[in-house]
Amino acid sequence: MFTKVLIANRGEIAVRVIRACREAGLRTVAVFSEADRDALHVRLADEAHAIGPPPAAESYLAMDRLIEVARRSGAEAVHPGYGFLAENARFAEACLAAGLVFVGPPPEAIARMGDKPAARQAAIEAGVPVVPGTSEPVSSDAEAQRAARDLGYPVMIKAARGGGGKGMRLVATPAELPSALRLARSEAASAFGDAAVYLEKAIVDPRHVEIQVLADAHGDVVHLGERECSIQRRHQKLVEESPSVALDDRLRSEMGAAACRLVAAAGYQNAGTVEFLVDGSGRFYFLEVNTRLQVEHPVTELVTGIDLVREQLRLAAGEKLGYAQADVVARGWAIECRISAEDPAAGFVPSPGRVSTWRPPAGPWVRVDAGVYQGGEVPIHYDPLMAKLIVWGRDREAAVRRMSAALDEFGVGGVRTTIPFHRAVMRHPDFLAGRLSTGFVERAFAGGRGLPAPSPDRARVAAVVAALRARAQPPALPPASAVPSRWAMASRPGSGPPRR
Ligand code: MV4
Repeated sequence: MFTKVLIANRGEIAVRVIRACREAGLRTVAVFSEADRDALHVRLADEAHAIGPPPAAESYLAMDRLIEVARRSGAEAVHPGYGFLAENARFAEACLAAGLVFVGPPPEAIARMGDKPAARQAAIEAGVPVVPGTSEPVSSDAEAQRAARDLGYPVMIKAARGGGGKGMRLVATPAELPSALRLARSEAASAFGDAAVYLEKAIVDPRHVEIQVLADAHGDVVHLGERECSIQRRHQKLVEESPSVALDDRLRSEMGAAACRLVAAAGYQNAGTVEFLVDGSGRFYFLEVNTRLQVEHPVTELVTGIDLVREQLRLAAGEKLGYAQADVVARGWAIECRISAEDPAAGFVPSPGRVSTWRPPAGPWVRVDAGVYQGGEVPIHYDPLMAKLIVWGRDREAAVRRMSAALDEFGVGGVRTTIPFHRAVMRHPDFLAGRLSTGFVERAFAGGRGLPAPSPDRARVAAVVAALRARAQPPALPPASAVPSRWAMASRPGSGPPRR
């Protein structure tokens, strides 16, 4: 095992990795941009090095500077966290070339999974169901027209190098196809430097369910069950849970086995996530492989008892997995809410600034993974995620109650947060009934604008109308959903900065 790890990231995930390293007896090296001089990850690491100005391109994405800090500090391994360089095959390659262990999959596996048609091909070869689609990028309008007619409308145009919903277009009729293709191609070219697009049949209002896998360098692969991630807005996940109400034991082991086959066939190592769409009748389709630790990894940790970052470090060091599929037992239910400095009542606009109050909840089976502290800053330059609130309960109902109580207890001042949105989700009838799909936020929260949608209940309608009226005239009143407790008051409108 290596003894010193550079964490090429910031915020809550850098803190999470530092904790795992410390527990494992490893020294930690943090890096920071000028905007993060006083950040929590800088304070918690054994040493910290400046890497450049606030823009990520000149700091957290600057491969040469990161590798130079690793060399200077004597770090032997690099953990990329998520985002930034985590799925950049060239960075993984550069680490290896500099004699560093990259805590993630081999560069070849990152590159292959980043090429969507190649990843689909790998899935087909491993006997994993994929959404019907073209096996290659489409080269002409005529070819696309033929393919779309064969697949049947609606179809989805996707960038070959895309992922996470970028450069994706839904096409309902043949007449829309040519202009949609042009737009998708130009979007793909500017976002990924590659205009190639391919077609898939569109699955209407699916669930997003993903399988966590772990693979060692000795050929052993296990899966750690699923995460239900359907509650998202514009491809940003907001709430995740494990298990998923959509899966029974048979479907779970089928999807788990499919994910393991794909990973084994692709020569994959370390932690990874295989994403699937699940349609209304319980059919599942491979979507893509995320070759990184994911934001929502804690829900899997709470139900399986397996520390995923610890496992990543062990596997990167070449250790054997040391357990088999039958040894992985999921127990109870876990839910995660992403607590971001955003205003859900104003379309989730970022709300950066100084965190004047930070009073996180605590208690049995309540976990807060935070990257901020009271008096600290949420910089405008990066993702506004401040913390993740994760709870465990013996069943879904217990977990939901615990999450609601923990959200009520969470006091944040100085910035607006997604806490009021999460409180509304936790009592939404569709959420409580497990009626989830990728359209949930759009349906339940006024076109995804963050406000609870009016229900037939007259009292609720009245409350929403009152809240909307109040919003039109300063000073802003609490959203209709708020039943402010004393601590929660600290995070309510009035104690924050002016609405933008
Ligand atoms: C789809 C789809 C429906 N049909 N593909 C969005 C993110 C990217 N990973 C793939 N995505 C989708 N691909 C077909 N053939 C619907 C989505 C999708 C979605 C997927 C996961 C989570 C949220 C989503 C929200 C809208 C659309």
